[in-house]
Amino acid sequence: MGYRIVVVGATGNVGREMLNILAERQFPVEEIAVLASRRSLGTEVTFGETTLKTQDLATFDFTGWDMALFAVGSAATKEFAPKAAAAGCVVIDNSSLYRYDPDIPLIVPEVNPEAVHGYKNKNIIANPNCSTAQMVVALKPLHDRAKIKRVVVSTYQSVSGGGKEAMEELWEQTKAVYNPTKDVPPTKFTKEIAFNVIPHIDVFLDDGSTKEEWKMVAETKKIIDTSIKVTATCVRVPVFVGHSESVNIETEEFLDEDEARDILREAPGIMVIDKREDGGYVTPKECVGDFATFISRLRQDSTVENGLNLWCVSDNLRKGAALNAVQIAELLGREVLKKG
Ligand code: 11C
Repeated sequence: MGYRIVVVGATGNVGREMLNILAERQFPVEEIAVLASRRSLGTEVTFGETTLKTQDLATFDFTGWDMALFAVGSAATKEFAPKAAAAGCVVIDNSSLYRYDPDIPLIVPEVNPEAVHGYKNKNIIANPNCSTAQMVVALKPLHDRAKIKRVVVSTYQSVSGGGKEAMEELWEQTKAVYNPTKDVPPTKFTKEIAFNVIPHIDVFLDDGSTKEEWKMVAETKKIIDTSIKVTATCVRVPVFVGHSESVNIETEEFLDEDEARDILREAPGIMVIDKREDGGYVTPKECVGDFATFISRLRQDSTVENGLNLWCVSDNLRKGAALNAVQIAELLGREVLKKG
């Protein structure tokens, strides 16, 4: 016995990873349907050893399906997620549409699994932004021990967070550097991304921050504790997959760096690789395809009373999106639906 699962947006970066991870983790699937917008209809995707043909999201009937993992933009989510939820299918949504709705749980299973029961309100569970997901996995065990007061984070985010076309733009611009006869003007990004960094992700807000930065603030509060103050600077870098973050943490109680390292070594979803020598840390290239969030460069920040610095790296398409969604599906199955 298993679950009848729908993956919505199955041809995109995140949708494909959802299928890979469901297969890799041997999620108990009784039947699976893969949906796409009309533009990608008929495209084939793989699920383990099986090849599946995408069906039309616009006409699909969600009745009788247990869970739908949505990996489409907010506009398509707004149109189709309520239909799936009303048909009795629990939606696990990767877009930002429902994350800040107080009636909809926003879940990182290592951090706030108890929130899963809130699915009942609207039959919808939200998946956080990729840069938030990896950070909160690291913050939670430190917060439990020493109560975090303030976090200053700077991100180094890969282009895959912007989708397949953004990856294509980096690839084409990089090639054009070596073959200058071809001009590849920025379209997905506001400036050239090849051999460059861009301090701008998502739209600007009135206070001068960007929506990506705001998401890290609002989501950390919702997932861990509303009392934690967060200030973020989010930057796009010419890396294909893997988001990196430099995180400065101020706690209420003193937390020694060695104890913090031990706490993180024991924490779910975390892998500490922190040798103070050449190469004794993780870079985004090495985290691709992995489930863990990697912590390196952990050290005391002696400029404040109780401070720590760390480097946090994870596969943004996995922990930041598809893996977290599948973990939510596992949690919902284990705690609520109990069919696996
Ligand atoms: C990026 N974090 O790297 C974004 C992608 O709110 O789910 C995911 C946006 C979101 O561009």
